[in-house]
Amino acid sequence: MKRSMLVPFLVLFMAAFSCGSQQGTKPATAEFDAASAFGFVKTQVEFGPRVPGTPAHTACADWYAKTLKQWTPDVFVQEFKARAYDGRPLEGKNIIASFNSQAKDRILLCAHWDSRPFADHDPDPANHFRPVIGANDGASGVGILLEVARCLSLKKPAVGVDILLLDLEDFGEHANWRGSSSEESWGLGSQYWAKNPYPAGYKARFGILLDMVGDSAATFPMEGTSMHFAPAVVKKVWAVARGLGLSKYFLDTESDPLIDDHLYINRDARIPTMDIIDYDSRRGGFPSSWHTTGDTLDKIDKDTLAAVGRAVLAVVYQEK
Ligand code: AHN
Ligand code: ZN
Repeated sequence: MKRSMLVPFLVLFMAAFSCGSQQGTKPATAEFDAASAFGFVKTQVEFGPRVPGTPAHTACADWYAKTLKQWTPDVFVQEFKARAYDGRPLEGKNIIASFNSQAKDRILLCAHWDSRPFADHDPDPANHFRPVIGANDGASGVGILLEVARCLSLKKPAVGVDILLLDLEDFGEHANWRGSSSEESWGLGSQYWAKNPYPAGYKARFGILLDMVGDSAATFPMEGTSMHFAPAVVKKVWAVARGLGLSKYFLDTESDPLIDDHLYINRDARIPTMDIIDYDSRRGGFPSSWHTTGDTLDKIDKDTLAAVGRAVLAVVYQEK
């Protein structure tokens, strides 16, 4: 073959194999790809526990910003200081990625990314001051939102979308703590953002928070704080999930109100925000790996990630 003929073949060959999605050979599509989401969970876990003040925490924050910048130029890292329940000073980073940033009508999607510094619900007391890896508690919600971000970059939504990765959610008081305490020790990143929203003066039609959305046995009852502040948002998400045949995950029962990041976003930023969270009072609460050293990647199920991711994406594209 003449060299002049080989060149177009080479170009074709390189095009076919260079710009696929995670799998390399498959072309990128705007469909939620559960294997891709799982890969994003795995990458986070591989940094080590994303405990505030550690190198893993810093490195993972940098990775989120770099990853999101592939899909939108509008990425902002909001750095802030906070104080833990025991008085120790903390430094946090909320990461905000905006899509269709000109649109006035917007939707907020959030998840916390930090790991809990202590596995204070571990069956073995020797682990009560060791960190939680947070494959489910933290990384699962972010993994889904990163995959949502990839989809949004390929298919522009009619409304604006802001992905908010919240820090310092899980530095809430240790179960053994006997000092004075308050429920305000949870969600320090969302408390900061809700009082200092970025972009300034931020408004959204509604928000959806993802928390512990990866366990193989996950189920999501309608959470009580969400039903108090944002019942119409819960109903909207549940209707979409039902339409997608996902009612085995999205249960038509109501469960206890929880203190989670959405509480502060509702209360202080006044954005009606609901929480998709694997907590069922009838089953004994959170999954058994919650706040234990067993919150590891092997508990994460691609089908659960797909169920939540597909529901969230469908809600976003349905908004006009
Ligand atoms: C409390 O345990 C008070 N709230 C649960 C918030 C949370 C912790 N979400 C994940 N980890
Ligand atoms: Zn937690």
